[in-house]
Amino acid sequence: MSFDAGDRAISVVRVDLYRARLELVHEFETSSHRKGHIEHILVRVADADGGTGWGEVACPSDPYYCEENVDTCWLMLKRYLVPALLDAAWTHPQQVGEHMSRVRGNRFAKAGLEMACWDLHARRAGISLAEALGGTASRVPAGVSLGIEPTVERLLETVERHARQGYRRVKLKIRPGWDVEPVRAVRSHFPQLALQVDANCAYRPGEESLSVLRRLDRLGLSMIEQPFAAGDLLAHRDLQRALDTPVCLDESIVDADSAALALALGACRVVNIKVSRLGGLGPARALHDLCRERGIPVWCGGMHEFGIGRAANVAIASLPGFTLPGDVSGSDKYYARDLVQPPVAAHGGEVPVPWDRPGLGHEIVSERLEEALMLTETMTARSAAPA
Ligand code: OSB
Ligand code: MG
Repeated sequence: MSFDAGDRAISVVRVDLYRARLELVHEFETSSHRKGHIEHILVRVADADGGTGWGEVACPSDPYYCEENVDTCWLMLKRYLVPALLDAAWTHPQQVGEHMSRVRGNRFAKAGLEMACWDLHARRAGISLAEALGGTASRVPAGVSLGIEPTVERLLETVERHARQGYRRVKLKIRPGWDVEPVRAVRSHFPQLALQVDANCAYRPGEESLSVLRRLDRLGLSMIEQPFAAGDLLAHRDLQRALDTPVCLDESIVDADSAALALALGACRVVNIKVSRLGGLGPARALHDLCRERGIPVWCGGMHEFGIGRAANVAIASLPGFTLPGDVSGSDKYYARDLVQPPVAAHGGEVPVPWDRPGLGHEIVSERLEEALMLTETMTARSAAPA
């Protein structure tokens, strides 16, 4: 390390927002909706010395996964979050969240800006983001999340393709009416496959759901993710008591309080950690630490990230508590051509952690960003000349 950036105050003097759109190579359907393309917001921060960092707001375009959408993120960044950051001095990215804390919620929007500050910090220090976060792994095990398909045959083909590529585990999206039959079919064709399911809140607590979930309980799944509504921790606790399969929470856990409550209740035995859902890398690391103390295994979830957000997922997944394969896959699973070089790629079911490259370890290719660009906005600090 050339110098200790942790001692010097950083202030961001310029922020560029880029709303970018990429087509998905394969349509993705969950219990709530189907998508053929993804629009995310890329965030570039610059300090007065010419240092830069990139982040990604990986918020869905529509408010069907969480309350935010891509337009609310753009508005919140422009009106509140970027102005708050441009007025702030900080010495470590862990403090960036405090400068944004006056704004309630809006965690996806916050996460993109905070991530850019981590990248800036790590680059100034001449270290990888994995090192800045306290990561330890040199490779992270890769898994895939597979959407609902029109037929069981198509699902089996999709599973087969990803298993052949070496992915270590497969997560299937389920919803009422697309659950026991497709999951049983996959289990019987791939008896050894590490398999789990994700309902994105689609079931209502009660006898009917319980009978479906009990049938899934006999299929040797690694976990059942978020069957019930985000706020219904009691239903998840009751379910966890009724099943052998671990329940995993995603949407339910948005901050330290919801995590502490879920763990105290025994509402889950596994936690999905998503940088975006939690409002950034700092909160994601804090949740990792809490779960590690409590002996709760965690894995890194995804939101169809482009290369920037995907690289951040790889970095956080290098922390020692990430003992389960996550939804960290190569970006070619979703996009024909990503926005970064080198691409985030899986080899033999693992994604290497770029310890030898500063920051995120992947650089934006400006021509590609140009091609994908929908909208851009530049904001500068009143005090400083734009970098
Ligand atoms: O619940 O994990 C989820 C994608 C969009 C919204 C919610 C979820 C997902 C995924 C995809 O499962 C994970 C990935 O990025 O590969
Ligand atoms: Mg999920």
